[in-house]
Amino acid sequence: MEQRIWWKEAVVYQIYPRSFMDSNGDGIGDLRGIIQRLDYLKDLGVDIIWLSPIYQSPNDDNGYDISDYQNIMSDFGTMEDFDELLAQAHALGIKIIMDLVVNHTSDEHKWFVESRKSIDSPYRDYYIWREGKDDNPPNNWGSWFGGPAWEKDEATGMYYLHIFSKKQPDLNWDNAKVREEVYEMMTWWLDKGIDGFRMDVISLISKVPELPDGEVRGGIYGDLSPYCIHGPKVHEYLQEMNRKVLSKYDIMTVGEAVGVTIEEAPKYTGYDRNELNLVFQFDHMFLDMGEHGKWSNRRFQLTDLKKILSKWQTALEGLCWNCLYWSNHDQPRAVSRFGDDKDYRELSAKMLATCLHMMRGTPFIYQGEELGMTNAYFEQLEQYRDIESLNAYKGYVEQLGLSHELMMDYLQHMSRDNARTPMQWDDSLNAGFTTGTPWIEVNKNYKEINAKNQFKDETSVYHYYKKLIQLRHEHDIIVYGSYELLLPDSEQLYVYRRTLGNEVLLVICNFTKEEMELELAEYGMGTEHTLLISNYPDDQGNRIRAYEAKVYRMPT
Ligand code: TEU
Ligand code: CA
Repeated sequence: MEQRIWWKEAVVYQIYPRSFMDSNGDGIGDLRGIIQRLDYLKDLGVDIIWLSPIYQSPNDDNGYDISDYQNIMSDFGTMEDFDELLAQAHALGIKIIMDLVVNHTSDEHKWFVESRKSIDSPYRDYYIWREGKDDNPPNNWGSWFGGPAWEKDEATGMYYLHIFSKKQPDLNWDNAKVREEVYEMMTWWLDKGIDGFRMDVISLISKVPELPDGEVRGGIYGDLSPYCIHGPKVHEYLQEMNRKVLSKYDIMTVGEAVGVTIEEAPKYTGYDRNELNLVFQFDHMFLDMGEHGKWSNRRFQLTDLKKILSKWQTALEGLCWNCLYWSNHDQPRAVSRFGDDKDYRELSAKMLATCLHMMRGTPFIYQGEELGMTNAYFEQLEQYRDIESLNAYKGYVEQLGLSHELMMDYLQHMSRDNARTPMQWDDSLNAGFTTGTPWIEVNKNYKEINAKNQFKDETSVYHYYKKLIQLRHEHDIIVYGSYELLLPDSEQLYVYRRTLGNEVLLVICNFTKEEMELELAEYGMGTEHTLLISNYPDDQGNRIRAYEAKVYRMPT
């Protein structure tokens, strides 16, 4: 068995503070709201909270544009509120990891305010500045949030790089002073007692210095990815960060590693690498992309999903550890995307949870996923708040001539706002999230789907998640067992086996509403077995029903 480590055995719960709980009626979730709901998380049984950014920010990208890393966003409360949250969570045995967004800052951060003033500013080299070419930007790169990745700044007539919005200038990690500032800030938070970091787009911090033009495929901009993802010095910088900061604490670090491959992941997280503990991979998030990239209404294919997840399950064994997730604040709701949020919402939400939580790795639950919350299905553009979605609408409809209807359909499928509607606590006004006007509309289905209802109902999605978390805490095989995919070619069933010592788990998940027969004996099912968990009240053996999920435990 692999070495035991607490973050391998943990279940993480992601909170998007803006949409979790509003304590003062201004329509925006806040830290005191989270404090009020800690008991809920304790009951659910999660070990770690990942807090999306709570730092001071002008909110161009909801806190992923930070103007002061050592202050709390006033919408969210004060540093005293934070200290109380941390203390109360710790008192309940729950750890907190913080979002660390250091590929870029806000353009309102004092470093950038100084940097843009003149080429002689001591902060000039904190960011990536270049001269334009004639009247054009330094190269052809397109921003991931639409438009060019360069913005011309009036004061000096030069351009700065921004992979995301123009209010998110990229930091220059090749400047040792930038790295020292970041390490000092991280140390300050860790000394406060936080339990680690989720590192935003950490795979982007090192850029190929020549900044060459990118390939243009459809559209007008070049692709910056090959020159920014896993850049030449990313591992050198992470090892330095580890040596100077991370290694001094018993913490958990997870990097958002956009573009990470099976080959690259062990470089970030290999047990002998002294960089990070975990990375989020994105392969299964790209399965439903279409001719307009992420803006799509396609559905994934089960055989592709199985191939990808299984590759990640087996390739890392013995080398490093996996993150398991269906959703986060950047993705549509899991049950809408991978399940059936209409006729089989509860069954398919539980099936998806089973499929993921029985795998090897550290599971992440995104707020509301444990209730089977669904996409928002907004019908008006005005209902959207997300900068990525709004910029995409402008780019595709206003500039490239895509129809309004098609883009609205894409947004219903893929917009990040699907995950950002307020947490559905109960059936009172605004789902109990706020007494004021919520910053983004509450999903219309909150009277039916909410925590209060599910709390009372032992058969709810909530209680199912609670049981899955409990099982993980009780059975080493769920954490450490090896993984083997069965039936790779089935477009209906996801079946796999976990093995540890003389114990086996057989996990069976039906991703469709079609019933079918499965000869369980062929997969090692003997008479001696117990049913660990299932989303139906009874077990019908070889008969697998719509969206059925079940897990058998037996000897080898
Ligand atoms: O996201 C990184 C990222 O690559 C995004 O472009 C993501 O893939 C996209 O939103 C999916 O459509 C991180 C954060 O998670 C995201 O919320 C931020 O907007 C982004 O970085 C910039 O900080
Ligand atoms: Ca508030």
